[in-house]
Amino acid sequence: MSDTTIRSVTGRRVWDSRGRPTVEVEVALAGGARGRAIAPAGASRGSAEAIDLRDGGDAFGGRDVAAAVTNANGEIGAALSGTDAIDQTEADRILVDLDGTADKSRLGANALVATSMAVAHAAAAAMRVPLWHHLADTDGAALPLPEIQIFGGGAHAARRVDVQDFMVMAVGAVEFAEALDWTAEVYRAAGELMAEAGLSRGTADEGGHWPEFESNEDALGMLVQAIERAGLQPVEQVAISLDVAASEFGENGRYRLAHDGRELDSDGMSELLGNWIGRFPIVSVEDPLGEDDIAGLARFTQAYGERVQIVGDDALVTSAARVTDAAQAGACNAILLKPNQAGTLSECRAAFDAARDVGYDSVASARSGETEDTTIVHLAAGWGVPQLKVGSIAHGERTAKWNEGLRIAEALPNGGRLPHRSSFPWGKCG
Ligand code: 2PG
Ligand code: MG
Repeated sequence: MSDTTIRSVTGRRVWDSRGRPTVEVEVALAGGARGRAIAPAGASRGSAEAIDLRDGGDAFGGRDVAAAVTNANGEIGAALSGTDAIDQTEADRILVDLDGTADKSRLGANALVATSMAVAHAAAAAMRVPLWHHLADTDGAALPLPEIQIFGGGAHAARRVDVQDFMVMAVGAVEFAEALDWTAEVYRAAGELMAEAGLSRGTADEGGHWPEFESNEDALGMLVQAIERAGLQPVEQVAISLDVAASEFGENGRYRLAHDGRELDSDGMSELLGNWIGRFPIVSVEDPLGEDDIAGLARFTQAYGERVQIVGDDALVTSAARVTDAAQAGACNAILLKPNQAGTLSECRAAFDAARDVGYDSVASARSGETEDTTIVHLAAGWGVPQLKVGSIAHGERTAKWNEGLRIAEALPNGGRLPHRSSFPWGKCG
């Protein structure tokens, strides 16, 4: 038995940013090192995501996680005990085999992903290196370009507007810290504009301003104004990125934009977004069409993929197989990477590798239900995932991650230097 052999796995119930129960797992190694991680939770989920085990019943709206915690303490601990924590691939293989279902529903993706991440933390602790360093397999470690929410929407703001995330990307920033500086100024300017218009209503689930708008387009207009008021140049310095999360309001190729009071077919929805791309400084669009509308996604990618990044979240669910299929269909040109959609770090890594193989860009992403856990930032920095989305630049569960990025920047060989603009889809087309 070496110092890095897993000795015990402890599950416990903790709380997420929506006041809901979630699973924390702590892994202890023979040499005394420990690591822990907490499962996040989505609100707008792809239907093919790995499934969190929730207890049902009356308590906490059926969202309690007692069974998942029991699984971590029992079966999962027993199966992992004696495994070398340095061998993440083997630990994750044991987890996947033990669960035995395609969707992780037996033991719960919440129990599995927290365990998988805790194993990595424990290994890093044993080697006395930061997690990003442990996860870095080459010298490609670097901080990602932040994608930061300014207005919430969709399922994260009681569907006050249809579009889920109105975000900015500081595409002209050279360093991670500079991107945060610029975004904080845009966030502040947006808050001022909302206050002046008498529209301040607090914040949505991920810390973005509450979207008290007459239409989706009004939000876009206000976002451009906020960039300008912050003294920044739209496109050149700060651009807009949207998560339409169209699966939330679209099915079978019909899209019901409740807020704008219209129903569109797949081509109509594409046209509407194309119109926005033409009129607003948008560089990235996530889930422009529903997860069941792969043909529509392919047509959208054909029409706009040269100009903007088209990110598959609900459609690709952090799955290597799905990204390969999507590439064959010509749908999307980037993938969102959410470890809990896959269930283990190794499966998330496989999706990242598959994306690179087919020439897709990648965005590491937190969930709308989050905690102080910062694994996602270490993963992005260690693996060299070029973009990172963790919500707004407000609320502790979000700032925990941006602030961790600032600390990582100090230790990285390249400081906090961001990937060069020319490496992104919007930079490639000038
Ligand atoms: C998304 C995420 C984060 P959720 O759709 O990309 O914004 O939301 O965690 O609710 O799926
Ligand atoms: Mg999304």
